Amino acid sequence: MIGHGFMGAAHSQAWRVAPRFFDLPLQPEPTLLVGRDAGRTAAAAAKWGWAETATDWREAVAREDIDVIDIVTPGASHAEIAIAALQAGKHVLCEKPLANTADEARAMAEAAAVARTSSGARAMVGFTYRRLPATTHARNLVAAGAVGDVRQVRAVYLQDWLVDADAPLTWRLQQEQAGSGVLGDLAAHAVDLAQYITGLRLSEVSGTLETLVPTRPIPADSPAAATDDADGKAHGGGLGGTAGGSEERGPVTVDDVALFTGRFDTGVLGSFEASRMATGRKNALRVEISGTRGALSFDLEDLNFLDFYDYTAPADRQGFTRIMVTEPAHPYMEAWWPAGHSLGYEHGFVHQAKDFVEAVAAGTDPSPSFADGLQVQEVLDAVSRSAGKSSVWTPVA
Ligand code: SOE
Repeated sequence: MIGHGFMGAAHSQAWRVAPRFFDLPLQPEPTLLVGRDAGRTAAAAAKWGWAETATDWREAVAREDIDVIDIVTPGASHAEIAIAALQAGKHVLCEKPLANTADEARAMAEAAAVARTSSGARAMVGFTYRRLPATTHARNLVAAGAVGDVRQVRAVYLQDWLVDADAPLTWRLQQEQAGSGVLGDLAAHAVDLAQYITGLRLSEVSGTLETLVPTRPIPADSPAAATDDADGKAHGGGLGGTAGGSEERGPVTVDDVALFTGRFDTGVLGSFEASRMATGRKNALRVEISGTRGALSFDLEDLNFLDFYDYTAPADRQGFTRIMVTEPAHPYMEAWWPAGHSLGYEHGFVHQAKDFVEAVAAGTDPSPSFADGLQVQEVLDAVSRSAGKSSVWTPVA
């Protein structure tokens, strides 16, 4: 695994837990953890159970005994590492967004297509929220016709760790590291999940991006504090925190808020909003689908539930019903606890590890593929291009 910040903790836990609850055809062995700082990497390896450490990702790519490269670094290094790993015949799991630009994502998707036929290596991008029982169930219900034809989609992803104007200037706020701000960090999830649940694809967008706090304090022990892996702790995750008393400020070069409308390939419209300044919303990824026969609504802050409205029910019985998605009949649930015993944030990562290992063992394409990651990146790039055009703003009077 390359990287050991917040996502590194989530992935490490998943590699450990997946084979305990699911009967996997191959056993993941957490072999080598790579990070730039030897001391911090060793501490993270000890904590999360990795056998060895290295400070250069090329070592992992070169090793014969390593079959899978798991990339959990900031977006700036995804393309270089993933392409090298695929060319070396390694299977690759890469955190979202797939890359910082559509061009990089295209090169990664091309490398994945070549590797698939030349060495049989498989590649997957980590949109973990697809792998929650409620979101998978939502997709299954839409595919089974439970909401009829999709007429409208609403998707938001809201957090509030940037409300404080003195929250530090970490890598997620720097364009050269993260590519974009809330667009790639959170809107990417909203786009992927909306498309996944509906089975539709966005074909055009019109959007606006805004940076509300143009400068932020540079962390005192920069650059270490500017990364997620400063303390090897999952808690905090490099989101918010303090700048360690630093007075010096630097420019925020990414967006804080992203708003856009999108038209899907069937012509229906969707509205999208992503913010890390949505005061009071901690991790609210919400998707609502309105259809001709019914509606579905999911909220990550209440992830064991899926709200379903049956428009075909007798009028006196209509109303949103809360489905508690914790029965053995629900996706992934048979492997877990007795009926009604709920899951949490980490389980999406466990299901991702399981699905990835199963696809690799079966020689099938994991989903979402790098091609899927590229398509999301193209949507995000289109939003950025659209936001750069002042013509979308029309004076009211
Ligand atoms: C930070 O906003 C973040 O960690 C995202 O980067 C993740 O993709 C999301 O799962 C939780 O929030």
